[in-house]
Amino acid sequence: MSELYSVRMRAAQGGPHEKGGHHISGAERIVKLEEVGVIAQSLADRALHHSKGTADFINIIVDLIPSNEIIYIDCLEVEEHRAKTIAEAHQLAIEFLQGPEITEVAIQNAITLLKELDSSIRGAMLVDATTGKRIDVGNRGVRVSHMDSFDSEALGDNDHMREALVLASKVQSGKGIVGELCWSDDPDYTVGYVACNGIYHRIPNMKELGSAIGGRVFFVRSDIDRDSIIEYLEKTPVLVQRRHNV
Ligand code: WAQ
Ligand code: MG
Repeated sequence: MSELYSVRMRAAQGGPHEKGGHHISGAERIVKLEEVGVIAQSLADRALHHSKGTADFINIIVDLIPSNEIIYIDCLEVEEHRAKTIAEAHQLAIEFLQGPEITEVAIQNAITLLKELDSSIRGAMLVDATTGKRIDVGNRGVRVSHMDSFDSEALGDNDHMREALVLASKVQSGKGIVGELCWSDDPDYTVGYVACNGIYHRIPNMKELGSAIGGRVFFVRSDIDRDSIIEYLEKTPVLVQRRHNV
Protein backbone atom coordinates (compact mmCIF):
# COMPACT_ATOMS: atom_id res chain seq x y z
CA MET A 1 0.00 0.00 0.00
CA SER A 2 1.12 3.51 -0.86
CA GLU A 3 2.47 5.67 1.97
CA LEU A 4 0.12 8.24 3.55
CA TYR A 5 0.92 11.93 3.96
CA SER A 6 -0.61 14.65 6.07
CA VAL A 7 -1.16 17.88 4.06
CA ARG A 8 -2.01 20.93 6.16
CA MET A 9 -2.78 24.49 5.03
CA ARG A 10 -3.20 27.71 6.98
CA ALA A 11 -3.69 31.09 5.38
CA ALA A 12 -3.90 34.68 6.52
CA GLN A 13 -4.26 38.22 5.21
CA GLY A 14 -1.96 41.05 6.22
CA GLY A 15 1.02 38.74 6.59
CA PRO A 16 1.54 35.53 8.56
CA HIS A 17 -0.57 34.83 11.67
CA GLU A 18 2.52 35.25 13.86
CA LYS A 19 3.06 38.76 12.47
CA GLY A 20 -0.47 40.00 13.04
CA GLY A 21 -2.12 38.75 9.86
CA HIS A 22 -5.72 37.75 10.32
CA HIS A 23 -6.75 34.15 9.79
CA ILE A 24 -8.52 33.40 6.50
CA SER A 25 -8.64 29.65 6.20
CA GLY A 26 -7.18 26.41 7.48
CA ALA A 27 -7.74 22.85 6.29
CA GLU A 28 -6.01 19.54 6.10
CA ARG A 29 -6.16 16.11 4.52
CA ILE A 30 -4.52 12.72 4.82
CA VAL A 31 -3.80 11.39 1.32
CA LYS A 32 -1.74 8.90 -0.64
CA LEU A 33 1.62 10.02 -2.00
CA GLU A 34 0.35 10.38 -5.58
CA GLU A 35 -2.43 12.76 -4.44
CA VAL A 36 -0.24 15.16 -2.49
CA GLY A 37 0.28 17.62 -5.39
CA VAL A 38 -3.37 17.91 -6.37
CA ILE A 39 -4.51 18.31 -2.78
CA ALA A 40 -1.88 20.95 -2.00
CA GLN A 41 -3.09 22.90 -5.03
CA SER A 42 -6.75 22.67 -4.05
CA LEU A 43 -5.95 23.86 -0.51
CA ALA A 44 -4.01 26.83 -1.93
CA ASP A 45 -6.94 27.68 -4.25
CA ARG A 46 -9.27 27.61 -1.33
CA ALA A 47 -7.20 30.17 0.57
CA LEU A 48 -7.10 32.39 -2.52
CA HIS A 49 -10.88 32.32 -3.04
CA HIS A 50 -12.41 32.66 0.39
CA SER A 51 -15.47 34.58 1.56
CA LYS A 52 -13.30 36.16 4.28
CA GLY A 53 -10.93 37.66 1.66
CA THR A 54 -7.91 36.68 -0.44
CA ALA A 55 -5.02 35.26 1.54
CA ASP A 56 -1.62 36.88 1.08
CA PHE A 57 0.13 34.31 3.26
CA ILE A 58 -0.35 30.57 2.74
CA ASN A 59 1.59 27.90 4.57
CA ILE A 60 1.32 24.30 3.38
CA ILE A 61 3.05 21.53 5.32
CA VAL A 62 3.38 17.99 4.01
CA ASP A 63 4.61 15.15 6.19
CA LEU A 64 4.74 11.38 6.06
CA ILE A 65 2.54 9.43 8.48
CA PRO A 66 4.02 6.11 9.56
CA SER A 67 1.26 3.57 8.80
CA ASN A 68 1.51 1.94 12.24
CA GLU A 69 0.54 5.23 13.92
CA ILE A 70 -2.88 5.60 12.26
CA ILE A 71 -6.02 5.02 14.29
CA TYR A 72 -9.30 4.11 12.55
CA ILE A 73 -12.52 5.31 14.18
CA ASP A 74 -16.24 5.33 13.34
CA CYS A 75 -17.98 8.44 12.08
CA LEU A 76 -20.67 10.00 14.27
CA GLU A 77 -24.30 9.53 13.19
CA VAL A 78 -25.85 12.68 11.70
CA GLU A 79 -29.20 14.11 12.84
CA GLU A 80 -30.71 17.18 11.16
CA HIS A 81 -32.77 19.67 13.14
CA ARG A 82 -34.79 22.83 12.55
CA ALA A 83 -34.59 26.16 14.36
CA LYS A 84 -35.99 29.47 13.17
CA THR A 85 -34.10 31.78 15.51
CA ILE A 86 -30.78 31.84 17.32
CA ALA A 87 -32.58 31.47 20.64
CA GLU A 88 -34.35 28.34 19.39
CA ALA A 89 -31.07 26.94 18.02
CA HIS A 90 -29.27 27.46 21.33
CA GLN A 91 -32.18 25.93 23.22
CA LEU A 92 -31.87 22.79 21.08
CA ALA A 93 -28.11 22.72 21.66
CA ILE A 94 -28.72 22.81 25.41
CA GLU A 95 -31.30 20.00 25.23
CA PHE A 96 -29.00 17.70 23.26
CA LEU A 97 -25.88 18.29 25.35
CA GLN A 98 -27.41 18.26 28.80
CA GLY A 99 -27.30 14.94 30.67
CA PRO A 100 -25.42 13.00 33.30
CA GLU A 101 -22.05 14.12 31.90
CA ILE A 102 -22.71 17.78 31.05
CA THR A 103 -24.47 20.27 33.31
CA GLU A 104 -26.71 23.08 32.13
CA VAL A 105 -24.37 25.59 33.81
CA ALA A 106 -21.46 24.27 31.75
CA ILE A 107 -23.44 24.59 28.52
CA GLN A 108 -24.64 28.13 29.32
CA ASN A 109 -21.07 29.09 30.17
CA ALA A 110 -19.81 27.62 26.92
CA ILE A 111 -22.39 29.55 24.88
CA THR A 112 -21.40 32.75 26.70
CA LEU A 113 -17.69 32.06 26.08
CA LEU A 114 -18.36 31.67 22.35
CA LYS A 115 -20.66 34.71 22.15
CA GLU A 116 -18.18 36.90 23.98
CA LEU A 117 -15.17 36.16 21.76
CA ASP A 118 -14.20 39.46 20.17
CA SER A 119 -12.29 37.71 17.42
CA SER A 120 -12.16 34.07 16.44
CA ILE A 121 -9.51 31.96 18.09
CA ARG A 122 -7.56 29.40 16.12
CA GLY A 123 -8.51 26.39 18.19
CA ALA A 124 -11.13 25.09 20.58
CA MET A 125 -11.72 25.93 24.23
CA LEU A 126 -11.69 23.04 26.71
CA VAL A 127 -14.47 23.45 29.23
CA ASP A 128 -15.06 21.38 32.38
CA ALA A 129 -18.38 19.61 31.76
CA THR A 130 -19.44 19.95 35.39
CA THR A 131 -18.32 23.42 36.45
CA GLY A 132 -18.26 25.15 33.05
CA LYS A 133 -14.79 26.56 33.73
CA ARG A 134 -12.40 26.93 30.81
CA ILE A 135 -9.36 24.73 31.45
CA ASP A 136 -7.07 25.11 28.42
CA VAL A 137 -4.02 27.28 28.91
CA GLY A 138 -3.32 30.43 26.88
CA ASN A 139 -5.77 32.08 24.53
CA ARG A 140 -5.29 30.22 21.29
CA GLY A 141 -7.29 27.11 22.07
CA VAL A 142 -6.52 23.52 21.13
CA ARG A 143 -6.04 22.91 17.41
CA VAL A 144 -7.27 19.47 16.32
CA SER A 145 -5.13 18.12 13.52
CA HIS A 146 -4.07 14.99 11.60
CA MET A 147 -7.47 13.63 10.62
CA ASP A 148 -9.39 12.84 7.44
CA SER A 149 -11.72 10.24 5.95
CA PHE A 150 -11.39 8.02 2.90
CA ASP A 151 -15.19 7.70 2.78
CA SER A 152 -15.59 11.35 1.86
CA GLU A 153 -18.44 10.88 -0.62
CA ALA A 154 -20.49 9.19 2.07
CA LEU A 155 -20.05 12.24 4.30
CA GLY A 156 -21.97 14.50 1.91
CA ASP A 157 -21.09 17.16 -0.65
CA ASN A 158 -20.92 20.10 1.74
CA ASP A 159 -17.27 20.93 2.57
CA HIS A 160 -18.12 22.59 5.87
CA MET A 161 -20.09 19.61 7.06
CA ARG A 162 -17.66 16.96 5.85
CA GLU A 163 -14.72 18.56 7.61
CA ALA A 164 -16.71 19.28 10.74
CA LEU A 165 -17.95 15.68 10.87
CA VAL A 166 -14.40 14.34 10.62
CA LEU A 167 -13.15 16.74 13.29
CA ALA A 168 -16.09 16.08 15.60
CA SER A 169 -15.67 12.30 15.23
CA LYS A 170 -12.01 12.52 16.20
CA VAL A 171 -12.84 14.81 19.12
CA GLN A 172 -15.59 12.54 20.51
CA SER A 173 -13.20 9.58 20.32
CA GLY A 174 -10.85 11.37 22.73
CA LYS A 175 -10.77 9.85 26.21
CA GLY A 176 -12.69 12.05 28.65
CA ILE A 177 -14.34 14.27 26.02
CA VAL A 178 -18.12 14.18 26.43
CA GLY A 179 -19.45 16.82 24.04
CA GLU A 180 -18.77 19.60 21.57
CA LEU A 181 -20.47 22.85 20.59
CA CYS A 182 -19.50 24.66 17.36
CA TRP A 183 -20.38 27.39 14.97
CA SER A 184 -18.38 28.66 12.01
CA ASP A 185 -16.35 31.84 11.66
CA ASP A 186 -17.37 32.07 7.98
CA PRO A 187 -19.71 35.10 7.78
CA ASP A 188 -22.12 33.39 5.37
CA TYR A 189 -22.31 30.06 7.23
CA THR A 190 -24.75 29.93 10.13
CA VAL A 191 -25.30 26.16 10.50
CA GLY A 192 -23.58 24.85 13.60
CA TYR A 193 -23.64 21.59 15.49
CA VAL A 194 -23.38 19.86 18.81
CA ALA A 195 -21.81 16.43 19.16
CA CYS A 196 -22.43 14.03 22.03
CA ASN A 197 -23.35 10.38 22.67
CA GLY A 198 -22.20 9.35 19.19
CA ILE A 199 -24.49 11.83 17.41
CA TYR A 200 -23.71 14.91 15.32
CA HIS A 201 -26.72 17.22 15.68
CA ARG A 202 -26.81 19.76 12.82
CA ILE A 203 -28.61 22.93 13.86
CA PRO A 204 -29.34 25.93 11.60
CA ASN A 205 -29.23 29.56 12.80
CA MET A 206 -26.62 29.03 15.48
CA LYS A 207 -25.24 32.54 14.91
CA GLU A 208 -26.03 35.88 13.23
CA LEU A 209 -25.63 35.93 9.42
CA GLY A 210 -22.60 38.13 8.59
CA SER A 211 -20.73 37.48 11.82
CA ALA A 212 -17.08 36.52 11.31
CA ILE A 213 -16.78 35.13 14.81
CA GLY A 214 -17.01 31.43 15.36
CA GLY A 215 -15.57 28.93 17.72
CA ARG A 216 -15.61 25.53 19.33
CA VAL A 217 -15.96 24.24 22.87
CA PHE A 218 -15.01 20.70 23.89
CA PHE A 219 -16.67 19.55 27.12
CA VAL A 220 -14.35 17.38 29.19
CA ARG A 221 -14.69 15.35 32.39
CA SER A 222 -13.13 16.93 35.47
CA ASP A 223 -10.66 14.07 35.85
CA ILE A 224 -9.13 14.10 32.35
CA ASP A 225 -5.42 14.02 31.72
CA ARG A 226 -5.31 17.37 29.93
CA ASP A 227 -1.88 17.02 28.36
CA SER A 228 -2.50 13.59 26.93
CA ILE A 229 -5.89 14.55 25.47
CA ILE A 230 -4.30 17.62 23.82
CA GLU A 231 -1.52 15.42 22.45
CA TYR A 232 -4.15 13.05 21.00
CA LEU A 233 -6.20 15.86 19.43
CA GLU A 234 -3.21 17.61 17.89
CA LYS A 235 -0.91 14.80 16.89
CA THR A 236 -2.45 11.34 16.59
CA PRO A 237 -3.35 10.58 12.94
CA VAL A 238 -6.96 9.45 12.68
CA LEU A 239 -8.99 8.17 9.72
CA VAL A 240 -12.76 8.34 10.13
CA GLN A 241 -14.80 5.53 8.63
CA ARG A 242 -18.45 5.55 7.69
CA ARG A 243 -20.17 2.29 8.64
CA HIS A 244 -23.07 2.91 6.23
CA ASN A 245 -24.29 5.74 4.02
CA VAL A 246 -25.74 8.95 5.48
N1 WAQ B 1 -9.29 22.53 15.86
C1 WAQ B 1 -9.92 23.20 16.85
N2 WAQ B 1 -10.72 24.24 16.63
C2 WAQ B 1 -10.90 24.63 15.38
C3 WAQ B 1 -10.29 23.97 14.27
C4 WAQ B 1 -9.43 22.87 14.57
N3 WAQ B 1 -8.81 22.20 13.62
N4 WAQ B 1 -10.67 24.59 13.14
C5 WAQ B 1 -11.48 25.58 13.51
N5 WAQ B 1 -11.63 25.62 14.85
C6 WAQ B 1 -12.43 26.55 15.65
C7 WAQ B 1 -11.91 27.97 15.52
O1 WAQ B 1 -12.15 28.64 16.73
C8 WAQ B 1 -12.79 28.53 14.42
O2 WAQ B 1 -12.98 29.91 14.58
C9 WAQ B 1 -14.10 27.81 14.67
O3 WAQ B 1 -13.74 26.54 15.18
C10 WAQ B 1 -14.94 27.64 13.44
O4 WAQ B 1 -14.14 27.03 12.44
O5 WAQ B 1 -22.92 20.36 9.49
O6 WAQ B 1 -16.84 25.74 9.32
O7 WAQ B 1 -13.71 26.09 10.21
O8 WAQ B 1 -23.06 22.10 8.18
O9 WAQ B 1 -15.24 28.12 10.45
C11 WAQ B 1 -20.02 23.51 11.00
C12 WAQ B 1 -20.69 22.65 9.99
C13 WAQ B 1 -18.98 24.28 10.27
C14 WAQ B 1 -22.11 22.42 10.34
C15 WAQ B 1 -17.93 24.71 11.21
O10 WAQ B 1 -15.93 25.87 11.37
C16 WAQ B 1 -22.75 21.57 9.25
C17 WAQ B 1 -16.87 25.48 10.51
P1 WAQ B 1 -14.72 26.82 11.01
MG1 MG C 1 -14.02 28.95 8.87
